[in-house]
Amino acid sequence: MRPAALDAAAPKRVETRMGEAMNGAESLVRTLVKGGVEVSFTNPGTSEMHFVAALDRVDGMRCVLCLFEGGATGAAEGYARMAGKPASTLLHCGPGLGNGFANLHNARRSRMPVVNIVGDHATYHVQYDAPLTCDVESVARPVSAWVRRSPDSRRVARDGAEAIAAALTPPRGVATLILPADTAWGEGGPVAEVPPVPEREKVEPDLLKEAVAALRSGEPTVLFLGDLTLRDEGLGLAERICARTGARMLAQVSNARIARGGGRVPIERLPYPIDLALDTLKGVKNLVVVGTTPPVGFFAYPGKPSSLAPADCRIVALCPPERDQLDALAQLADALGAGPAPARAEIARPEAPTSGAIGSEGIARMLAALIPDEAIICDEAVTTGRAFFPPTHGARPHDWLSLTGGSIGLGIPMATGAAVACPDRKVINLQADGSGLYTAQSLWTQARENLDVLTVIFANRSYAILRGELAGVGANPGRKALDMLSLDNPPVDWVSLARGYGVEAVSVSDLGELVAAFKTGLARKGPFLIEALI
Ligand SMILES: Cc1ncc(C[n+]2csc(CCOP(=O)(O)OP(=O)(O)O)c2C)c(N)n1
Repeated sequence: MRPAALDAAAPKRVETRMGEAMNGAESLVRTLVKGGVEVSFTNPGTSEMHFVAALDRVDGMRCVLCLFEGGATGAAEGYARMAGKPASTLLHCGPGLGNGFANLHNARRSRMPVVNIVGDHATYHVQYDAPLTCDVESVARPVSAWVRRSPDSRRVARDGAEAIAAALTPPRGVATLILPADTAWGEGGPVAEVPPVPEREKVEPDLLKEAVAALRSGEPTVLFLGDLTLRDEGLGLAERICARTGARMLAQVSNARIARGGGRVPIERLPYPIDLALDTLKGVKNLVVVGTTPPVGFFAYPGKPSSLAPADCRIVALCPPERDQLDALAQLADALGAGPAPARAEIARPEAPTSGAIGSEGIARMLAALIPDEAIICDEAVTTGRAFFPPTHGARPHDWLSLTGGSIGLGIPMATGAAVACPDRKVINLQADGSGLYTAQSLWTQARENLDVLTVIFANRSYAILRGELAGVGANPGRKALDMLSLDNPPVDWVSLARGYGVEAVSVSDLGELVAAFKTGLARKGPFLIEALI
C-alpha cells in the first residue's frame, strides 16, 4: 500500500523559497529529514557535490564527516543501535562503498537500519569507463536488503522515501540508494512521504504450541534469545517464562544491544570459543529460539560440529528476527501461565581495584564499580573482554553493544555513532588494539564533533585471539606464523596517535593507574583515550 502523497501527480516544477527549481539532491535531503533521517555520516567526492550543497540548504540534517568510509558506515550502525532509526551515509562511488563494506556487513548482521547513499557517475558518463567507474550494485548487494539506482532527478525523492521504508522493514537492514550525479543536479520531484512499513507478523500458532510443550517437558531447556528480546521488556518476559518452567535463558554470542545492570535480569551469552559453547549446551534437550536463529559455530573446526545444539536436542525456531519477538514472548508467558517476575537478590557492586597488573579480571572489577548511570558500552575488546560479562551484571544501568558480524574495526566508529545518537549519555569504548587500528581515524571525528566517548585501548600488542585459533584449527605455528599475529615491532603509540587526531590521551601500565585515568575520563565531557598496556 502506498500513501496518497506518492501516487499524486507530481507538480510541473517544484520551487525553493527563492523561486528556483529544487534540484534532485535537495528533494532527497528534504525527503530524508521529513522521514526522520536527521544525521548523515559522510565521506563525499565529486559525484556527491550537489548532495553536499543540498545538505547546506536544508535545515534539520546534521552532517558528520568521517575520514574513511568504514568510519561512516560503522557510525551509522552505532547510531541506529541507540537511536532506533536510520542515519544516512554518503559514500563515493563503488570504491567508497567498498571501503565501507565491512561495517555495512556488521549492520546487516545486527539488523540495523541504514540508508546507505552512494553517489556515482552521471548516467550518460558511465559508458566512458572513467577511472572511478565500478559495478556499484554488485558491491552493495551482499550487505543490502534493498538496492536501487535512481533513474532520474524527479524520482530521487521517492526513491529516498522508499529507501527509508526498506531499511525499517522487518527485520531491518541496509537500504542502498545509488545516486548518479545528474539525478542530484537535475530538476527534482516533490518531497516524498515514507511509505508504510509492514508490521511484524506474529509467530505461527503450531510453533507456539511446540515451544510450550518443550518448555513444559521438564527436560533441560534453554530459551535462546537475540535482537529485540534483550531489552527491558523482553528480558522481563523471558525471566517470567524461565521462573515458571525452570528453563535457562541464554543470549546468542554477539548482540547489537543488551540492557544490563541496575537490577535488570542478568543474562549470560553463549561463549565464543567452540569448546566452551558446546559445553554450555551439553545435555540440553530443548532449545526455544526467539529473535535469532539456532546457534552455530563462528567457524568450522576439524572434528567439531557446525551446529552447536546437541544432536538429540529438539530445536523450536519459534520466532525468527523478522517476526514479532516481544509478542512471541508475551504469548509464551500467557500460554504457560507465567506469574510475576520472581524476587531477585541485588548483585553487590565491588570496589574499584587500587593496584595490580592490568588483566581481564581487574578491568571487569573496575567496570563493575565505575560504569556510570545509563552508560553505553561499545565492546570490541576481543580477547581481553571475554570475561567482562559475569562480573558486571551488578553495575549501574547501561546498554552493552557488541560486534555482531565478526568483521573487526567497528568499535571506534560505533562509539562515534552512539555518541551522536545519545549526546547526554557517556559512551565507553572497550577496544582491542588490533581491531582499533582498522578505523582509528574515527577518533578525529570524535574530536571534531566533541563527542563524549571514553576509549580504553587494551594494548596487548598482538592478535591474541588468533593465537588461540591457530591451535583451535589444528595448525602448527612456526616463527613466521606467530610473527603474523604480533603487533609489538614497532609498538603502536596510541597516545601520540590519539593526540594526532585531536583526542587527549594517557598511557597506563598498572591497574591503579588505569582506574585513576578511567575516573578522569568519566569526569570529562568530550573524547578521551586511555592506552592500557597489558
Ligand atoms: C575485517 C576483518 N579482518 C580480519 C579479521 C580476522 N581477525 C579476527 S580477530 C583479529 C585480530 C584481533 O586482534 P585484537 O583486536 O588486537 O584483539 P585481541 O585478540 O588481541 O584481544 C583478526 C585479524 C576479521 N575478523 N575481520
